[in-house]
Amino acid sequence: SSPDSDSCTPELEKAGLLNKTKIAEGGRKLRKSWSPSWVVLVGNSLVFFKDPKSQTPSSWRPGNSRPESSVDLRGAQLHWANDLSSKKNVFKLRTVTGNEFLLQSETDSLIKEWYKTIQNVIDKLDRE
Ligand code: I3S
Repeated sequence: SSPDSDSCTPELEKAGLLNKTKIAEGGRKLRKSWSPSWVVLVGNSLVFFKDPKSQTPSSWRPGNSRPESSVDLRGAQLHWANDLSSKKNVFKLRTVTGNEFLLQSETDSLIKEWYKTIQNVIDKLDRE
């Protein structure tokens, strides 16, 4: 258990800058549009913020900034997806609702850490 587990504040697992594009919404394919996104993994959710320049790891909390969107990781699927882009280090996240995102970083170690951390949360939720 963590210091936060008894409070209303979910545990912040990870935060950082990744390139992001949504490629499907409810199973319907979307046109790719890559942009940098401040990504925060907190509790069971991956939260995306639009303006990375105005974000810091401590400013993700509601009230301090406005999330662009948020993804429920319960039942989600994660796959490396270098076949879906000319960019390197791309993985695909698919939600139970059929929303699909590609996330990418030029930094190998960074994207591997994100993949591992998100997969750990998905696995934990699968066991519940
Ligand atoms: O899978 P695609 O269609 O080759 O993806 C590229 C396009 O979405 C392109 O946009 P336009 O077709 O609107 O010009 C993007 O600029 C590229 O980044 C996409 O490819 P990559 O390989 O970067 O995911």
